[in-house]
Amino acid sequence: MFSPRMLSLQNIPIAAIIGTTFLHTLTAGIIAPTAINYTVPAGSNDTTNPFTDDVFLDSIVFASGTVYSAGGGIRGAVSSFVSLNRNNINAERGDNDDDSDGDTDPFTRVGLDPMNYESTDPSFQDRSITSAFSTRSLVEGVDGESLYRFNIIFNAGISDNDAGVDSMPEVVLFERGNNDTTTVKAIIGGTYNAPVYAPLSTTINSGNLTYTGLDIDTYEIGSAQSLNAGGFDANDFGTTSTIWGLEIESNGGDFYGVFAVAEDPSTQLDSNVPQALINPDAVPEPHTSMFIGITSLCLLCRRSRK
Ligand SMILES: [Ca+2]
Ligand SMILES: [Ca+2]
Ligand SMILES: [Ca+2]
Ligand SMILES: [Ca+2]
Repeated sequence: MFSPRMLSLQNIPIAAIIGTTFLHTLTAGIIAPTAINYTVPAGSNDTTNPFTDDVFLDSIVFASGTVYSAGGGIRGAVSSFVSLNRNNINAERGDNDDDSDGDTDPFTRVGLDPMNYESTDPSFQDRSITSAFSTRSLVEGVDGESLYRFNIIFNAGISDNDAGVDSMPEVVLFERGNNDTTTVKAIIGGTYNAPVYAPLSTTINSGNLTYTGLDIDTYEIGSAQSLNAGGFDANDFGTTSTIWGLEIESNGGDFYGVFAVAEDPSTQLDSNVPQALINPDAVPEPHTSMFIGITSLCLLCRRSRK
């Protein structure tokens, strides 16, 4: 299944592999990262902070010493579904996100017109949001206004590294700006539009997330805002079951990365995502670019670790 895009990414030299380290502050329920490492791909329209083109998460480090690497331990979305107030959420990209760096905007990637970004047609909206969360770009995500709710299903289920409360998260969220309240539930079964949830939800004020050292400027805002992150142990959701995805209900939060993270991908991840959890509206026709995008990122990631 070769494609021009896959080949072109394979041959892209990496312009820069960059790390930021920052102090962590412990907040109940939120596990603070201590560092992230990221790649700015060659050909980017913007190679310095604040970023308006793609930046790819390579690894994220927590105080426990755990390093989650993009080599398989960081997993994005295979499906999404907006279940409340479609007019308050849309997929979003950096001001200068085009294909010059080998990764175009989340709309074009799946054959949609980026200028229709505010469409609330379910197939447009769920597909573009899935696309935004299917890569490790931290400059693609969702822009929220007022109350909305959506879910994402990861491309592999995640289970806890330790059934007791521990400091190694299974879920990491990145949010731009930091003044919103968000409630997160873990999806452990059911269907994409009628999920079965783990018994506990966790509510976060994004002001308690940790600044990553990155600032991003996206299409719908006039200047850059900070990107913040936090991790969650599976115990925050009260479950030892496999977590297939998350439901996120937010009062205006802007998310630029929702990932399942595994310390040990070989034991914690399950690739057999139940078909019933995958929203058919969110999946492009077979052989289109979402799958190519995932493949390309893996290639990029291998290159970046050489
Ligand atoms: Ca780009
Ligand atoms: Ca992009
Ligand atoms: Ca645990
Ligand atoms: Ca854990």
